[in-house]
Amino acid sequence: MMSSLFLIIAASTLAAAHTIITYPGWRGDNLISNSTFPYGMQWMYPCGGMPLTTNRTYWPTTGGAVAFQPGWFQGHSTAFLYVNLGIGSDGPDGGPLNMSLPMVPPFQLLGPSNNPFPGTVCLPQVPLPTNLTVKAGDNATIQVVEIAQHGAALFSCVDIIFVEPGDSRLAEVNETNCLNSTELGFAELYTITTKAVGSTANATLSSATSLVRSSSSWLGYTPLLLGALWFLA
Ligand SMILES: *[C@@H]1O[C@H](CO)[C@@H](O)[C@H](O)[C@H]1NC(C)=O
Ligand SMILES: *[C@@H]1O[C@H](CO)[C@@H](O)[C@H](O)[C@H]1NC(C)=O
Ligand SMILES: *[C@@H]1O[C@H](CO)[C@@H](O)[C@H](O)[C@H]1NC(C)=O
Ligand SMILES: *[C@@H]1O[C@H](CO)[C@@H](O)[C@H](O)[C@H]1NC(C)=O
Ligand SMILES: *[C@@H]1O[C@H](CO)[C@@H](O)[C@H](O)[C@H]1NC(C)=O
Ligand SMILES: *[C@@H]1O[C@H](CO)[C@@H](O)[C@H](O)[C@H]1NC(C)=O
Ligand SMILES: *[C@@H]1O[C@H](CO)[C@@H](O)[C@H](O)[C@H]1NC(C)=O
Ligand SMILES: CC(=O)N[C@H]1CO[C@H](CO)[C@@H](O)[C@@H]1O
Repeated sequence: MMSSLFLIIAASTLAAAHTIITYPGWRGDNLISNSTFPYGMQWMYPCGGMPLTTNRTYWPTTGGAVAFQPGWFQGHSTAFLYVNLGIGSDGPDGGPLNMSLPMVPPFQLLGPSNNPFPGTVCLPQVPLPTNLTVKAGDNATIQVVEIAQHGAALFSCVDIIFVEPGDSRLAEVNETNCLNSTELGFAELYTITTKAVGSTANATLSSATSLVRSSSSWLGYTPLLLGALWFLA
């Protein structure tokens, strides 16, 4: 099934494609734009416009592999990636009400260019969200979120049913369906605090000029705007 998915994807290479979960599968093809989704389906929270499905994929109760192709749309020479889990059936479509359980720390994707690019990302052992325990037979949904350079988010999901590790119904994970392509790179995201909550540092400024000066270090890459600020000052 997975190899046929790869073929379908390869055949639509130059379509305006987005994120495709190649393992353990996806809810279905949401790479389209039409009058219902004029901006493209995959921008719709929480699952790129795809409602809950019933053809669930088996996935281990101890966590397992998630692989996806992130480069099927322009504007992703860098992107932030998130993998979340949703549980329960309180959502409007009978699926999860939210996808609020992070499974891995978010990370940055480094792509080869800003145009659509091939390549896959393989996370071979995505754990269950912290403090969540599940049992065989439980349902859940895995969500992959890709934040584009301009801050908009692409969503893709797969509905799963948990089974014990080693269950014969689990699709084998191997180098053909789960690999990191050489053309893709990764970076960790760090948070550097520039003003601690509750601190007064930087809160009071002596004059409008100092506001502009402190802005200049953030806006150094926008000389036109900076020029306007100096003019105002
Ligand atoms: C579920 O069915 C849809 C529609 O046939 C298909 O596009 C999708 O790939 C299937 N999902 C899985 C995980 O098999
Ligand atoms: C747009 O595509 C979605 C998904 O296939 C479908 O549910 C919807 O009815 C389509 N809208 C139109 C106007 O064809
Ligand atoms: C899990 O989802 C399937 C349909 O995909 C449904 O038939 C089944 O009742 C659900 N199981 C639980 C425990 O909710
Ligand atoms: C997310 O969904 C779960 C399961 O339905 C629910 O317990 C939780 O309160 C929801 N969280 C938020 C922030 O809505
Ligand atoms: C792919 O790269 C990610 C990010 O560095 C890493 O967590 C993962 O283990 C790699 N996958 C494989 C199969 O090595
Ligand atoms: C997990 O549970 C422990 C113990 O109850 C708690 O201290 C911790 O904050 C929980 N972590 C998360 C991410 O909910
Ligand atoms: C990899 O696993 C898939 C099933 O997930 C299987 O169809 C394929 O033959 C396997 N490939 C290799 C090289 O073992
Ligand atoms: C004017 C001023 O106090 N600037 C400080 C704002 O906070 C950063 C990060 O803590 C400092 O590096 C600046 O000196």
